[in-house]
Amino acid sequence: MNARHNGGLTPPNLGLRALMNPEPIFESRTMDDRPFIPLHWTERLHDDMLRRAELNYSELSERRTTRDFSDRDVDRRLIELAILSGSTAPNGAHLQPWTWVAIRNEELQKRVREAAEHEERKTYSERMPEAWSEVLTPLGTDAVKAHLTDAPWVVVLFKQKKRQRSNGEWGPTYYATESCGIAAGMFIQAVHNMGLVTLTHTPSPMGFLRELLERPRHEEAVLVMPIGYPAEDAMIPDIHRKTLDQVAVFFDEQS
Ligand code: IYR
Repeated sequence: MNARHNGGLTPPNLGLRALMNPEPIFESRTMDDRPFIPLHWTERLHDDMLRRAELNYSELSERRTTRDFSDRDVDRRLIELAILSGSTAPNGAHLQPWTWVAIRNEELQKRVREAAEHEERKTYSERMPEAWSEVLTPLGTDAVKAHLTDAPWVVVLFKQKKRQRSNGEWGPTYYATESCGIAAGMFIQAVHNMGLVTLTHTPSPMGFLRELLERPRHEEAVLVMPIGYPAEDAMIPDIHRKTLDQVAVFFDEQS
């Protein structure tokens, strides 16, 4: 029986003392040694699985990114629930290396917008190579970031690059980029599912957000997401998603 299956009761590196006397095994558990508990999982009938899978896909298919937000207010609890949903994401070593900064503050949103537009003007006019602008132009993006002040909420996702260990030293986090990417995806899904819209905005470079939002040096902004209702006359580009054949390859011996 290994450590996992006996509920984590066998700590690694017990050393000579434990080998000579198996009794102190429980004393050796550290503060960080978390016990295992049974997984709660309910099996569903196949038809139910199919129905839910189709419903989920059909709901997600309806999601579109718009740049046109209404200024209609959104209840803070909805934003909290989106953040909690994003924070259920699987992540490296369960360090949950994210901080969500949620802003509903006209003055601060104005400052974020000004700083973002300052960077974006340089990006669009000087930094963006032709190969990039060629694929962005059809999407109608530019340096004007009205969504940052139109939307009632702006959530900025920060990635924690380091963590403080229990001995006070700083250590790395693991797969923080991937973890935040997954968390952002789940956040976006939650926002869509509750009937609101969001836009994944990536001002570049976005170092200014750390200072403006008073985040520590080991945190780095990765995504800015205005959230709200779409404007009544909201527009979206006429684009389509790739088909299953275009995005997937199966090695399936049953077909
Ligand atoms: N960061 C810029 C440019 C931009 C880049 C990509 I890739 C997009 O899909 C959209 C925009 C901006 O936010 O405008």
